Amino acid sequence: MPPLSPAEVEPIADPAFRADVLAGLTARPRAIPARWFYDRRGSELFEDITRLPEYYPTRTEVAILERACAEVATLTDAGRVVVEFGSGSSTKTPILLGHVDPSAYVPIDISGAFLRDSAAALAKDHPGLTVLPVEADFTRAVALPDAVRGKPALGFFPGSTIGNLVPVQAVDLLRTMRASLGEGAMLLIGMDRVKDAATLVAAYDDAGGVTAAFNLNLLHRINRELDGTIPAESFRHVARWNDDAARIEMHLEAVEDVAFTVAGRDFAMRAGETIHTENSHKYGDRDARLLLAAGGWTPRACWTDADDRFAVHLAEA
Ligand code: AVI
Repeated sequence: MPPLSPAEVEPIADPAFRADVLAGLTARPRAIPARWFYDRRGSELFEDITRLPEYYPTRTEVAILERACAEVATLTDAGRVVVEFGSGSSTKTPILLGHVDPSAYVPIDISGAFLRDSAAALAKDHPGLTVLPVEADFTRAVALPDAVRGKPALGFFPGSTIGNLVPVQAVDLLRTMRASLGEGAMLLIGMDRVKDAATLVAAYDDAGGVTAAFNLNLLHRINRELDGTIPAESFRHVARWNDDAARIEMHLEAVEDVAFTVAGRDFAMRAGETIHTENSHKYGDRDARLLLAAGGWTPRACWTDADDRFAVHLAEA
């Protein structure tokens, strides 16, 4: 095993993390962007979430893709460059690649190490496929590698990650993806659907407490990386359905009055006050088509499961 780099011994705080946490704890209502969930432990806990009995989105989307990808292939011409946004350790990619006969696969992810590992594993399983990983933040326009620039692309954005953005940000992201993918692009995107509140809340507040641990891990990360003294045991995980905004909200609620410091700054919260940590918007069929249209995409086809829990949309630029 190679010697540990200083960053692995003691994580160096990301200045953007520090800025978001300090601003988020100062703001009213308090809110910290959900992207900071995903340190190593948070990513592991998220993988665990995707296998929970209550968390239906992952297995439902996989089943839809298994059924739909043959038809996706007939609606998109062969030889497109498949560009996956936020590829992570996706188990869904091989389902698509197995059907659409791409000329190349371009996974884009902000985490270089994760990206290289999963790209290498995928290339091994698909001999002959050109895999061109790009380490980048896909919320900004990404220049595709020279070898594929100008070729028609099929964007792939599974997982309902679009739901973690408020609608105005979701529209911006759809427009940015359109710009990154270029002329004649198509997009295959997963979106979770509106359904009864009990099913939704259970998916984000599982009986085994995995989602609670995922949410509370943010406090441990703050303590570790930003020299914080937040008493995590004085907080509880809350998942609630906000019907007006059609979203699940996750919060960390103080169960008693607390005072703590983060990066040398003092904070206090009264019992019952919360830090808003995540939104997960759900889209009905019309909402989804309207969102796509606002983002510059023309909806072409849509596949759902028998219970209408989740949808995969195909759209054209
Ligand atoms: C990554 N994202 C689509 C998940 C979701 O369902 O909104 C994140 C998540 N948060 C709690 N459980 C899952």
